[in-house]
Amino acid sequence: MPACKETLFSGIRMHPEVVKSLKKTSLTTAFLFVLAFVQVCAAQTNDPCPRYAPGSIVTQPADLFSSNAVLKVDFSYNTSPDENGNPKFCFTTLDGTESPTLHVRPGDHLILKVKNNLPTASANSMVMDVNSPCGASTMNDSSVNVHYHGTNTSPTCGQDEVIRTVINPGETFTYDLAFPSDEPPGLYWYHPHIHGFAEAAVQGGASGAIIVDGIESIQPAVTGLPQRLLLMRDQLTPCGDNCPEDAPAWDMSLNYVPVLYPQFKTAIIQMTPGAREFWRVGNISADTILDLELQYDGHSQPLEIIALDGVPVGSQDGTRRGKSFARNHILIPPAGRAEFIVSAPDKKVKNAVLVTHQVDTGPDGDVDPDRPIATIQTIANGSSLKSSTLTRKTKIGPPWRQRFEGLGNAKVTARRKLFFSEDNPDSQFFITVEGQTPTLFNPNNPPAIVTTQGSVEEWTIENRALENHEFHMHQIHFMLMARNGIPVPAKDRQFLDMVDLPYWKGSGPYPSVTLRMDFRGPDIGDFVYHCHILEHEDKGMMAIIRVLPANNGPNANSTKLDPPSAGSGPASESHNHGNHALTGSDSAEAKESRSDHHMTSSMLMNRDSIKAGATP
Ligand SMILES: [Cu+2]
Repeated sequence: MPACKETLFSGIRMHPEVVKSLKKTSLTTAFLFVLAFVQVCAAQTNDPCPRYAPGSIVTQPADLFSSNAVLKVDFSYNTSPDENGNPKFCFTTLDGTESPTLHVRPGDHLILKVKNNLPTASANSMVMDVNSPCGASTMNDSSVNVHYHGTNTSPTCGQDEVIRTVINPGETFTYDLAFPSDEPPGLYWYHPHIHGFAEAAVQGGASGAIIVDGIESIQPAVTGLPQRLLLMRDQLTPCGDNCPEDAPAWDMSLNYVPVLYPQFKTAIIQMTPGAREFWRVGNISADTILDLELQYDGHSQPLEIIALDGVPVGSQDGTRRGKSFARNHILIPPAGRAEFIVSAPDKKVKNAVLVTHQVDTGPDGDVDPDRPIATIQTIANGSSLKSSTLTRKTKIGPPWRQRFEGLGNAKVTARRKLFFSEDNPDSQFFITVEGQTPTLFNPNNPPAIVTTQGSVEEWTIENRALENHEFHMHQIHFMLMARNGIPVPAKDRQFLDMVDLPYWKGSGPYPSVTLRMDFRGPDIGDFVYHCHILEHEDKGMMAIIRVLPANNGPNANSTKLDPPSAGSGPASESHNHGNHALTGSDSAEAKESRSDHHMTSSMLMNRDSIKAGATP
């Protein structure tokens, strides 16, 4: 959400987008915008993490674009209480802009300097020591770091490393995240990933979108369409521990417009009647599973699916062109993304609403009821979006090589079974390799799985708990091969970084998914897989995988793969000491990066100033 800034309209604090609106759109639209912003800004002028009032018009986060293959951004990490005393958290740029969308192209670098401006840890905070730290050596409830969710970037210190990267209050850390040149174009996101404190930070709102631009090249169907970013977060309910049983475990917000139990006063999406738009939806909640449907006077509307979890659908068959498909509703696990084309209602439609349906998360799961999220309001020229809103002016060129190509036909070099389980009276959550002993996550644990670059593995993951769990793999996407042992037809296999596992009913076979893991890429080192219900991750449901470098080139070593260990507990401790160059120790680049005191301030790029560049 935007910061409130002094502008040429003295006396009223307004967001730059409002000023743009006043210049470029009808006065009616502009007036509605002004109302919405004045509402927020008047109430929360000095709040570093402002939020809209329920019922507000949905606006777009500010967009920051890379230039000459680099995007430099300075983030301050802040906190403030909401009106119920619950903590909000946020990343803001130096000018106070909250949670901007970070646009890069494949091959670009994101240089993100993060200053932790939280007060020191609370007196009763759990403190955890980190061996081989990347940054501070202890983590607590005021620590922060950044995970670049879904990006196929390196897990080394200074990039997308979350196990040992800790930034404590008063400290600054600079990331230099190198996006691979074959990164699929689509929607990714950023959020803190400190073990034990991830849920609070994400529910507090410290998150935003990363867009790898260029999706038009792979999915030409979206070319020229207005793009609308819709970020759905969850948050603590005002009724807290005194909520009735039918209350959702968490409330939702849409682009920081809260939708609160029990009224569920909806956010307002303004569209031009009949117009087609490209919606880029992120379920960036900590714990909440969404099942979205667009209903016009009670009739379900088709969602033309373009991309899931940042990967254009149907794009990996060698043609490098995506093939969209229609759905009437879409289940998005927490942290998952779905991008689809919708058509706005025509003028005859009286009630157009975006809803999320009830998800039965099991006897031990959270209440996740049917509820509306947004009402679609049509007014002539009502859309606040321009076709260029989220699209840099770039010439669309031929599709480029896509990460994970050919995975469906690759030789599988190892198969493993993992399972989710819980020790409920003790509120302990586990993800375990079959044959090992369930172990709560600790950043100093040895890797539970050791594999080698170049391998292709199939993991079957079972849910042995009485509630849903949401499997997330860092660094790589996986291909969904089967559910409950039933193969997914080849043409329907998607690349995902999130998959929902329904709960076990207490008898019969465990629900399962079979996932093909692609370790043929450049990413080596230690990284994690976990349940992305962050409450569960914070309480232990995470483990480490180590990818050893290939000895003779990236694809030469599949026969040297360590077999999964059976009956032996986590991989031996010696794994943890053998290869510091690979894991926790600072790389020269990271040290150099963090010692660079000459970072420019964040750049809020003027879209019109961006020159047409080469297609990635
Ligand atoms: Cu879980």
